[in-house]
Amino acid sequence: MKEWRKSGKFALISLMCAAALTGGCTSGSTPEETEDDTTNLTVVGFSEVGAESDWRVANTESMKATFTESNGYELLFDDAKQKQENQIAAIRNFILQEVNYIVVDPVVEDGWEGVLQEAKDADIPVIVVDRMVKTDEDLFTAWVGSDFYEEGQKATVWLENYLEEQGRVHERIDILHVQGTEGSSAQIGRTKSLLEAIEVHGSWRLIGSVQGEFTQAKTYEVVRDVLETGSIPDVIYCENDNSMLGALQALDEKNISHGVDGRVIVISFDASKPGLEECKAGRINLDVECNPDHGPRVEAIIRQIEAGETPEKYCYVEETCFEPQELTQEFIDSRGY
Ligand code: GYE
Repeated sequence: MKEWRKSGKFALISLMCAAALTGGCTSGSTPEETEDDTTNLTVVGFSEVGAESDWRVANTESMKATFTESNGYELLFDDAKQKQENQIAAIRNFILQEVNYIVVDPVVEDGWEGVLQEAKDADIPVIVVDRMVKTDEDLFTAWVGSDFYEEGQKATVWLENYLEEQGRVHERIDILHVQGTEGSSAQIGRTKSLLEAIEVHGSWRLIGSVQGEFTQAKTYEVVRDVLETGSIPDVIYCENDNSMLGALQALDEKNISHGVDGRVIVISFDASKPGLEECKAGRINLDVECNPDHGPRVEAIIRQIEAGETPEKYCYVEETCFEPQELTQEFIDSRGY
């Protein structure tokens, strides 16, 4: 498997990208087109994963708000309902329609060679967003998204420090791992960090890995099943906010306390509004940020290509993480997602 970890070179690139993308987003260059002049619109076909989470909904909104006619675009949007076969069909359809750009947020990393080769043969640039594809690099023009492995590291380093502060370094720590969609970059990166940290910490023990599919409903079921056995984890590591909401639902139902003053430490990813609300209330301990606002970033890449420039191949978004004590309602309300 390819290693996506941010090297020194990538860190530099990400700074350069950030500058370039900010320029791209704020330059405000007025497109020649008017709303009536649809023939001059740049046609973008976007294959979205689905609508499984608040993160995903925010991501879709960001793309739709960016690729508008008044901005000079016609957006062909396809919701793949979490199925790769739907994405492949959508991309073939975009190729038939001779779109100017194909943007894909791939549900999983594997299995893209065939259809991306078809796009390349048709001379249509492909921009990959959010999750990665595991293919030859010349089958796509650029990728922009998060470093999911680094996100996981933020979580595990936080846990290590937190347990130290609590004087629990030598205590056995039982961890329940709620995975996201198997084979997706977000799952692969966040899982890898957790498993590595468990290897390193002799007292951390994985008591179960359950599949939450990044959704509240599925996670509620699988965590409820674990709790039914009578086992209570010390930590629940949820690979996104919606699965965290499902885990809290199952814990609350059993009257098992969680979060800052509770028995179970809860870690989550995304820092979406609902996630941050739970964090601010102290019902979870940490929310690692994953930024879904990719519309302007993808547009900046398209502008670079249009200007005859070569965009950076990989562009990582800078992110942080949040603990309850630092969150205010004002801050949560000020965020766009
Ligand atoms: O964390 C989750 C979503 O790929 C980063 O997918 C994305 C993940 C995100 O369903 O909420």
